[in-house]
Amino acid sequence: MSQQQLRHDWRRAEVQALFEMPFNDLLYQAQSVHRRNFQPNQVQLSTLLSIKTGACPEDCAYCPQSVRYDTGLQREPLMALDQVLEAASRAKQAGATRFCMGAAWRSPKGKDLERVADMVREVRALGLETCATLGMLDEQQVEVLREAGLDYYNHNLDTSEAFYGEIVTTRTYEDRLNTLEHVRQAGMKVCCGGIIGMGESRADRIELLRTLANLPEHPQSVPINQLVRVKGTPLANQEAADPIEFVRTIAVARILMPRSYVRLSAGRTEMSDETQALCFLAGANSIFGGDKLLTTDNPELNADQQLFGRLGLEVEAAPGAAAS
Ligand code: SAM
Ligand code: DTB
Ligand code: SF4
Repeated sequence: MSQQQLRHDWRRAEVQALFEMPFNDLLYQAQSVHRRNFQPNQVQLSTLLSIKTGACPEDCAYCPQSVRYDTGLQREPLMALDQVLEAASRAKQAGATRFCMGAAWRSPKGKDLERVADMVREVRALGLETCATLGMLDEQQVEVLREAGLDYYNHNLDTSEAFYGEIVTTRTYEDRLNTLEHVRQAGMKVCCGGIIGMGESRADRIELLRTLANLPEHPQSVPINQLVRVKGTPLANQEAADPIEFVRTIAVARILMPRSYVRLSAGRTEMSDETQALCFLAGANSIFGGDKLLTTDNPELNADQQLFGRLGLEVEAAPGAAAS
């Protein structure tokens, strides 16, 4: 595997030029980069669990968990440790190597963080990589999670800085970048990506990927979500994302961040097998497995197994050595 130089100085015009390439050329380039850095037919499997659901004070326009939108979601307080461990064991049995715990918080408060730290310790003891997504964190909060052995922290940029204000008003883009900085400084791995299909322009998608790639380190995981249009949210009636543009976004992410895991994340229930196959060809090498994301549906294990069978894909047994 070659040690290709990682770049953090991408210019807007260069990223735009990638997006505008003929589709076949773009996929060929993305797949070539992918093969230099990863096993081409292996996909890493992560599983999500919502450990605290709904009643979130933030106003993210895509999110079914915001208290401001009536989405009919049943709120649930922070889960008990034994329930989390049960879900983690099931995920492991289904082939997941990473377990991601998500909480609908602006940021963790009081004793809650210690409880999550306990979950991290015990999930790790089951032999799973751990990830958490709990909202904004300051340096002290990051330290509590690092001490517990948290492997990854997920905090998405979601979109470009310019479009961000149309989607979220209760926290700034800079707040997000600060949390990412704290996580990185503590030496934890970063999982950071965005959402496609929120009404953003291609220019916004270009800026999102450019911002991710120009961070001091590439996020080790880059989730690319397709908007799940949940009834009751402001984006419920958004036009469906264009699958070809979605695949292009994956391909450009792969080219800009050659050694990162690019995750084909939310939105797979609405994608054809063919679109998902193109995403893998474009360099996606991770998915969320299990029949739920946080609160919305994800393809059943059976459907994913069948798709993997048809494509000759294998679930990665342990994190690949090529990941940076
Ligand atoms: N509350 C924490 C936060 O926002 O940082 C963590 C949980 S939040 C649900 C994690 C991420 O899920 C969001 O940043 C967003 O990218 C993604 N997400 C939420 N709702 C989504 C939807 N309807 N479609 C696609 N992605 C979504
Ligand atoms: C990410 O980028 N996508 C995941 C995970 N990180 C936390 C969440 C997707 C949530 C989709 C909407 C839901 O199920 O509530
Ligand atoms: Fe809250 Fe996170 Fe949903 Fe925003 S994305 S409303 S912060 S749970």
